Amino acid sequence: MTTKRTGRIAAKSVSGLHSHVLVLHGPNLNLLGSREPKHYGFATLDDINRALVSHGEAAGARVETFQHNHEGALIDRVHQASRDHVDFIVINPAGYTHTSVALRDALAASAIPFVEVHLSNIYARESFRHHSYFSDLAVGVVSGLGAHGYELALEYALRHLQNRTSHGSQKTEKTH
Ligand code: CA2
Repeated sequence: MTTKRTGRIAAKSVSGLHSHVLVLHGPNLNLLGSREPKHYGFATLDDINRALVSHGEAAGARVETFQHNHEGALIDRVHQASRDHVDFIVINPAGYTHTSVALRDALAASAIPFVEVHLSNIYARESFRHHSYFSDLAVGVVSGLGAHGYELALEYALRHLQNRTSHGSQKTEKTH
């Protein structure tokens, strides 16, 4: 059995399978593009999701997206992500950022690394938005860069997973 280095390294997880990234959107983000462009821009959630999925495809990764307006549904989706061995989560908890111990607990229990994203700069807004129940658990936080923030978070996730791979045994592909 020999091994060979591949030219372009597809984003693979430590399991050797393609990296699996879940993008979670919290309540009201289904309204994006229709109202409050001053805070949230003009892109719709579909625009954002389509761009993330195609970014993932180009990198050889699987990107799934999920939006829900109910806390329990988001929690259930995190539990599902654990069972599915999702490698990384990008999450905009939206209003739950400032209220949800339960969603925080679900992410903590999953032990899946995540980046927290906010379209708006939460620190330039009302003081109740300055506290997040997620930031201390997050690998990092992107806030105030609009839809581009999701792209940056995904880019980080893919590199992070690729680095784990390239420092482990998965960088090489086995040939027989
Ligand atoms: O800036 C962000 O991404 C937020 O997570 C958005 C949340 C807000 O509660 C956070 O403080 C910051 C609100 C999402 C509401 O989205 C809407 C989109 C269009 C129209 C109305 C609401």
